[in-house]
Amino acid sequence: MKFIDETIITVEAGNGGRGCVSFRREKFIPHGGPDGGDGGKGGDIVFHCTNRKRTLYHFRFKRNFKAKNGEGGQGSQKTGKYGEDLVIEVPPGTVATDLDTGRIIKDFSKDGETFIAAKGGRGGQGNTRFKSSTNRTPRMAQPGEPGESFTIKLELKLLADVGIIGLPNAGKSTLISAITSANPKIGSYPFTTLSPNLGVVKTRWSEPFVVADIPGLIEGAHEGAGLGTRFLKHIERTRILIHLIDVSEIEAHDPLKGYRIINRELALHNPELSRKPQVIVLNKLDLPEGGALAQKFESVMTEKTVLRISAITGEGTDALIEKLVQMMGSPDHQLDRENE
Ligand SMILES: Nc1nc2c(ncn2[C@@H]2O[C@H](COP(=O)(O)OP(=O)(O)OP(=O)(O)O)[C@@H](O)[C@H]2O)c(=O)[nH]1
Ligand SMILES: [Mg+2]
Repeated sequence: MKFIDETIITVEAGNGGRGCVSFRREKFIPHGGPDGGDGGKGGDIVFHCTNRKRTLYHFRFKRNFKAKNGEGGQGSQKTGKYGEDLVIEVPPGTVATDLDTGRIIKDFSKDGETFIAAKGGRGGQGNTRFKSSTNRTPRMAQPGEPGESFTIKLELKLLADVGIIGLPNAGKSTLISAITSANPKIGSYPFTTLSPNLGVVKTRWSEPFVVADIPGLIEGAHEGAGLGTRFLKHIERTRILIHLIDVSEIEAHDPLKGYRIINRELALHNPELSRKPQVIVLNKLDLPEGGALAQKFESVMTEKTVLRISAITGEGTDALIEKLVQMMGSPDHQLDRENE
């Protein structure tokens, strides 16, 4: 299934039904009074957040939504039928924004949440309501009010617990395929990954957790270089980041260069992201020079622990998972301290 993370839809609530102009007409009652009923209310557009949906894929072919109009009132003071509400299902992690104002109208996170996105119009009043001592035979009634309508941007922010960041080719996709059942494309060239991949890590020590693999970042990504930073929104809500580094790219004269580039891009894109706890993971330790290069990095990286893995052979990945589980079990303030 193709990954869709953003879509624009239009929603239109139902119009109210018009009020009715009618007079009682019965045998032997020559001048019956007004008895026109009110129009029915138009249907609402309702968002329903459900775990049954994981993506915005279902919006691919349907983007315009219109709820039913209320029906007109009738004689004998009968109110018109209410227009039926239209329910639109969205997955948890969906943020709905009013495209005209840029205002976030709702941020869905829980299964079962509902929200009225556009209210149906009120039904118009029937002529019964206009009767007065000076006007006993009112011939007017109101039209129904129009339903609200909006153009709405839906964005799905994947709800992952752990995000993998790094330069292109660091082995991010190889890592997610090693520790989860995700099966992303892997390639020996940069920008193999063009959209985020999600995988579930099942462990013996904890509840399963979700890892996100996103496209690689390069210097200038915040200004649009490479694939830019638009995928970073998918890891805004993770608790932990794995900062993955290809040991073969470590430069002897400046071992932290690549590491700094990524952190700088994170900070320029969103300072909050750069404050997230990071686990630094050196990858491709199976390469002949791996150990020596890792040593170079570790000798200058003094403030944080560094893990070594080979995503291809799987070596070190159990220890990485254990570390992630341990960090996720810690309260947030402890994680913050770890990150200092
Ligand atoms: N030797 C070795 N090669 C690895 C390892 N992990 C990944 N690779 C190779 O590195 C290349 C890039 O791997 P990917 O997993 O596609 O890298 P990525 O970080 O997802 O790259 P982008 O999606 O382009 O950002 C591939 O040729 C992998 O086979 C490893 O542990 N050891
Ligand atoms: Mg990749």
